[in-house]
Amino acid sequence: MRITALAGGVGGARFLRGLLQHLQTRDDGPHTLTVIGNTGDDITLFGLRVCPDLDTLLYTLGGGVHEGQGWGRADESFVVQGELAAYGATPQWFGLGDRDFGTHIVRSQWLGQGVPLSGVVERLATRWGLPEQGVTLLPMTDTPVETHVVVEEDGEQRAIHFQEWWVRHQASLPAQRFVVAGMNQAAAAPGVLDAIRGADLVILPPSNPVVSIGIILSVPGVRDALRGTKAPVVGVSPLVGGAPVRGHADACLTAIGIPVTPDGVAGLYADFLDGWLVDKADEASMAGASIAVDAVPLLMTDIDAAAEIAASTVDLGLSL
Ligand code: GDP
Ligand code: FO1
Ligand code: CA
Repeated sequence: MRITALAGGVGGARFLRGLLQHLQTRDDGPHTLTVIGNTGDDITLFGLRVCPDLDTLLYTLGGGVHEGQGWGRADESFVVQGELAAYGATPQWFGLGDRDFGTHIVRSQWLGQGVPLSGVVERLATRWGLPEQGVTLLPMTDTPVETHVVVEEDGEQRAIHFQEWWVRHQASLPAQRFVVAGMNQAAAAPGVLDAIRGADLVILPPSNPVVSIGIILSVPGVRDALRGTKAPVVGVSPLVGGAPVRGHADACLTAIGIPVTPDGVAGLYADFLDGWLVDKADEASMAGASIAVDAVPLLMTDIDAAAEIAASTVDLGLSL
């Protein structure tokens, strides 16, 4: 089975790690997984290109992630950050560890040599053993894009980088809207649209519906490919008990005028979604839905729990 998934960082990566474990137990293989990763979170810091969601996918699927945090490297140290701070270099609100710096340095070197981001990601993925697992990781686009957040302070509107809003301000500044700098000139990266059109099953993991999945959907051609694919498209709610499990998806949904409910999130995908997995606690809120709905426990407390959720997702998709 050829599975294609759209993914942000931690929610997407944890789900997909569970999916890979689940696929090993199925007897209808072989399976391949193509992951289309969000690059709207990307930022240039200290002259280095940092791609948080792609790196979270690489580290999680490759076995090198900081499990507690869900992003960044396990067994990390912060010598370089200390040196930068001693020089007064900014920003200091974004923590970069030494091991992680290695990724940003080599990525920036390759980009500087003219390798497209998709080529860079392919090289990074090889180091993290993704091909051996049947996984192809694609950035949504090779064009540098960056999500910005329009915030209002003292009656004045200004746009700040998504990371500044999310990490520095912890999403506490009310967001007016999200704009993706560079998206006007962007095209889907090689393989992205074909992976959606040619899939047997398309999955939306429980990633942030606005600043992860929503940004991927805004890449030219992606939404049309999802509408047009013959594959069933199934999604997993990132809300449990009507609230995000982690992060600030509630602030993101509120900013774009969408109710913070699994039904509200599914509505963002209404033009292409065939099946929707919600938590048991949210079952009642989906009564009367016009798409196939299944309700199971959706907390990814460990890899086995994520694999169970992935199993339910695949089963729902294949039942359609
Ligand atoms: P990010 O880029 O690191 O923010 O990660 P994603 O966009 O991939 O996923 C973020 C979303 O994952 C958040 O909105 C969370 O609510 C959701 N999430 C995290 N852990 C879980 C979980 O255990 N279960 C479910 N259903 N959603 C989760
Ligand atoms: N998130 C934080 O809350 N604080 C940080 O200092 C931080 C550093 C960081 C470094 C590399 C990386 O790949 C991710 C990092 N994140 C950090 C997580 C991340 O930027 C955000 O959670 C996501 O971009 C939101 O989706
Ligand atoms: Ca993200």
